[in-house]
Amino acid sequence: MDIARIAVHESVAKACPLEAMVAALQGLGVPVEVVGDDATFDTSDCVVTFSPREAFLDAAWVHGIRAGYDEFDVDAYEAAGTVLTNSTGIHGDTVPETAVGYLTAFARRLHVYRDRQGDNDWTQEPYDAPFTLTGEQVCVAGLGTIGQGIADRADALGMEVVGVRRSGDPAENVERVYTPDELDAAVADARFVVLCCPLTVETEGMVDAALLAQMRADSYLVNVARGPVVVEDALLNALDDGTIAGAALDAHWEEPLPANHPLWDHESVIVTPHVAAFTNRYHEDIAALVQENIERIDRGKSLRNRVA
Ligand code: NDP
Ligand code: 7N6
Repeated sequence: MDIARIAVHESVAKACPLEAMVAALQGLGVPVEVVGDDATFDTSDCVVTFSPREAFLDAAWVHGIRAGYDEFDVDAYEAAGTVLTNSTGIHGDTVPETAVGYLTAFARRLHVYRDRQGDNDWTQEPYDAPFTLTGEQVCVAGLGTIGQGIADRADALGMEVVGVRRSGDPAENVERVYTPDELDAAVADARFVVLCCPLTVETEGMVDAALLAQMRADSYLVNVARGPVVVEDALLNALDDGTIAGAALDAHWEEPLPANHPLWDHESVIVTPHVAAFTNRYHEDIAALVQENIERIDRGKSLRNRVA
């Protein structure tokens, strides 16, 4: 592969300013330019993009700036012989810090007081509402970059950590690792269930009414994965009928979450607009991945994070 141009697709602006991404990619010895939906590509192009476009299949290599590549047609990339890489590996601080923020908010009732602040409302929560994270159990579903980052932080806070992944291999700071067929048991004792697995045919609808019924009535669901990992109606029902105590949702079934969606007004729900990974140095993290792979191409090595 001989890369003669890095084409930064305008969809990158969903995660960081285009100028910042272009500046970060300059200096790799390859010309960089911003391209729109009307651009065409050839086998000397590397495309850096947030969203997929059919025209990218004509390029040599497409780098997705997200960890999740569920929107990309991997089979079409294989068939076209176009290399596809993703951005897993760079979210080990951002998303886990956000996840710990949700857990802390629920335990210490911060979301409730922030809501009341707008009304100059001094009302204190009932005596039995606040609790400490220390001593509580969290189930981390997906023990990759993000899951490990959550496990490390939860362990440091004195939480008991259990986790789920297909391999069932042990993970640092995780006391018990379950496989997906043991999901019922994995969530049963957890005060928090955090979803940080990819959206795949296996995980779509993984959190359904039956699984929610296995969760504790005082438990909270956190979704930093993808909306469709959770069955929307099942979650709404579980929140309304007290099957679970609340949820923090960064990933949604439709994005933006429609203005009239009931979750916006749900008092036991924290909605964030798919920003768990946002950081003012996202462009640098992506550029480092692209740089590493350009160097690997130069040395004839296989690419990091190659998914097709
Ligand atoms: P990784 O690839 O590092 O980790 C994914 C983990 O999920 C692996 O441990 C994998 O282990 C596990 N996994 C795969 N299938 C299942 C399954 N059926 N049940 C349970 N675990 C499973 O990815 P990241 O940690 O970087 O990202 C994970 C996902 O989080 C992304 O795919 C993306 O959808 C989402 N994400 C969301 C962000 C946000 O802004 N909210 C930001 C970044 C990512 P094994 O192979 O052993 O099953
Ligand atoms: C944008 C990150 C991912 O999969 O959903 C996230 O990486 C988006 C900052």
